[in-house]
Amino acid sequence: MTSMTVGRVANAPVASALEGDLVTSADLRDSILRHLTYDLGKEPEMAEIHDWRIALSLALRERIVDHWFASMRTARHSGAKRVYYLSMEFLIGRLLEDSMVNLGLEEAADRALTDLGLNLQDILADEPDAALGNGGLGRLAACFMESLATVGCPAFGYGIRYEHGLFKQRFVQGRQVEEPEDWLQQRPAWEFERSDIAFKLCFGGEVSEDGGKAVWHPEEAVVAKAYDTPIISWQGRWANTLRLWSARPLHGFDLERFNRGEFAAAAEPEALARTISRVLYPDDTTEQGKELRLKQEFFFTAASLRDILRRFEAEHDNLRLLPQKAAIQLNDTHPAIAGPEMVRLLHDERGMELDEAIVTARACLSYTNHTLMPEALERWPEHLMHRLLPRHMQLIERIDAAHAVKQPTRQVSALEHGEVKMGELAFMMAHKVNGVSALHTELMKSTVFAELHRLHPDRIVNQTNGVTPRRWVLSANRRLSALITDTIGEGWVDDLEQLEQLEPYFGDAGFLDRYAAAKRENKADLSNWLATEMDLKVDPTALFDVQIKRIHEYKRQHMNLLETIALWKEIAANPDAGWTPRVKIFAGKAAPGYVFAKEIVHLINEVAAVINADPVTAPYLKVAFLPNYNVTLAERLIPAADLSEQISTAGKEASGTGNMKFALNGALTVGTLDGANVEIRERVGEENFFLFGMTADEVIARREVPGHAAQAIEADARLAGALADIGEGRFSPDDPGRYHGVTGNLSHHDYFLVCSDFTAYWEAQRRIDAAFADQNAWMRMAAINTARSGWFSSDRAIRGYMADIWNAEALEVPGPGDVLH
Ligand code: B1H
Repeated sequence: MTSMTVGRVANAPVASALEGDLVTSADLRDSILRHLTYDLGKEPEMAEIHDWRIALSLALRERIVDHWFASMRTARHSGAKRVYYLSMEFLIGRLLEDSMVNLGLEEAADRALTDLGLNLQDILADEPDAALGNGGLGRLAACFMESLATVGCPAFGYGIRYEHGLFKQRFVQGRQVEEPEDWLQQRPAWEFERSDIAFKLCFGGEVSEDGGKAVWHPEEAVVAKAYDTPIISWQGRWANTLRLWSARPLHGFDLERFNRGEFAAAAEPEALARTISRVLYPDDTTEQGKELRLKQEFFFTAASLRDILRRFEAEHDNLRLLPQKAAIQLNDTHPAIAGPEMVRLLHDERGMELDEAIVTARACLSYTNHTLMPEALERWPEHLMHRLLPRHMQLIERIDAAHAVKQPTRQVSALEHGEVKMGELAFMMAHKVNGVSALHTELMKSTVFAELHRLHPDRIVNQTNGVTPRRWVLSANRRLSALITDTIGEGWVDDLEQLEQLEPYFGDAGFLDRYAAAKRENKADLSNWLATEMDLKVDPTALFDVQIKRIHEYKRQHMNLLETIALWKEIAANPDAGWTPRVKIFAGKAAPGYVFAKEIVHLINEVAAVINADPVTAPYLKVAFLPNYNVTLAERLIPAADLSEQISTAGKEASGTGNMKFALNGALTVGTLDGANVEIRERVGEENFFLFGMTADEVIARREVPGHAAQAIEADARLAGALADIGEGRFSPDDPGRYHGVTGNLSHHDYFLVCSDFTAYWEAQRRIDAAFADQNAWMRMAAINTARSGWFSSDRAIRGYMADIWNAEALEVPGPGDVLH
């Protein structure tokens, strides 16, 4: 353990906290003005909101840099192992509030801006989301970056600096329309461009042999250039780096062609090279198999490995030490080419024996699996791999053959039907392979990786996902946070299991009232927002029932919708039966090429329009599909939710992380025994969780029942009625047959067992109605969810990776008193 000492800079020690705040806010105001004037070149009178926002960000960034250097220095001098998190996606969202809160500069910033005649909330709201990810996998990487810093683990995140993140979603007559996202349009405030950190990366060509040595003669090359964003911990104790690579041409501009007047052609090499980091592939949990995608994967993986080796070689001269100094985590198989590339760097380029190179690479690498869905498991055609990465294809064959030797009878290979199976390759080249929830890890062992698990019984381990409490509780839910801190102090923010200490207060007069008041006010805020932004009036005391996630058949938004339709019909038939008022909220994007998911989007919108126009049911049921779901919208919705919809077909949702955010914020879950739902239910108690539906085993058995869907429809008149309404065009009178694809699929095929789980889901929802009617009992259950969900912090998850996978130690971080501003 090394202890870090941080000198005080900027401000001399001050007499009192208040005085300190005043000094800091005056300093901050001065640096905002300085950045506005000298970096942005704007006079205050001419500055627009984004100018102020960027100036504030630069003023905060400036206060991060010293911590960042100190952390890097400490890591270097201690000789500690560094963790490298390789991920195709980092779904960061906004950074300004995060940085400000972690630096403890919120009040100072508020005061500084007020002095300047500005409003902090308006400025925060101006920041575009950095949406360099699709969904849970990318958001997990972002939570992990924040937790790595907070626990003091020296680490780098490595990914791609996409010019365009995830598309923006609009609805045009209820249909999803995608628009390009352009987060770099305004000057990016957080990153540092590193013109000096650039690597040449090659593709294509051939491999020759020279005295028993393989020599790769590539055909094309691009340059990967680094952009660094510092990631600051809670209370500014530590900072790590998120390093994103941008693709550039090796030889920029063709002056000769330009001089000949061929203007477009002169710029061609530039445009071609830049294509690699142009855009994020918008497919969540579905695999596209596109050549450009493979290029992206190799591009960022190879650049990162080169950077890791460069850093190692600057500090050490014995390559055998590499596994003691570098832990490289592969976030799914997207960077799985790291296995062969690392072997190539060690063997071809540094002369290590091949077998030793394989062993050394494996000792550094570990792999997280995030899905078992067959359509999501990456496979690359061998001919494509051979054409783009000929030397890697040879090494993959060698790795696979070396692995085969260990098997008495050959049962498993990374090569099958002319394809490279990236999951198998990643498994073979990793010393640990982890699942992301207890159930998912067990399913990995018994299904997709059963053979490999038999051969390597110690390799698969579980690390249940987590979420950062700084963003998902402290910042997103100010009212709840204030109540928690008033009750048990501030320690919970980086030790989330302290939330357990809340439970003894539930008996006190006042605590549950304040808890309920926080939820009520959050719901009132959301209601006002829905009224102004969505032109939708809702009853703020209704049950807020929320399903927000990517649109996918396995997540079963359509089951939720069928229940909505059935409920609407039942209310309409008997409006005075004492219904619990509900607001059904949906949000989520469909992959642009996923036709069925887009039909679900359209259908939800059309059903919402019909239901919301019904005056009879209006007091009891409203439906909203909010466009353009992103991190910022999640931060707005989750604190206002009463009910969290986690209704995937059991065995299909590897973990889920939204489920954790909801539970922490006091929403009750209606859910299946899938992913981390299982662990949430264990922790909050079965009486505080609305369970329904088949288990993963029952799902498998049910699929074997001939006509399972028809049977389920026959047995449930509500389901039959809802399906009939859709099929007859009740929600699409202009085109009554519009949803025949959807109803046909559900009635005949129904792979995700929407029909077979419907009745149990309906019944769970009616139990929920009854429970919500007793607000005191409900609020107690909600508060229990908050108090018992502390284990789902990403700090806990990161400590698990450090202990079980990386063998990495946290560097001692100074206490809050030593924090510099
Ligand atoms: C998850 C993905 C994913 N699993 C392919 N798999 C992608 C696969 O662009 N692609 O090709 C993108 C994403 N994402 C999610 O990971 C799981 O579905 C969630 O259950 C889990 O919580 C999350 C984080 O572990």
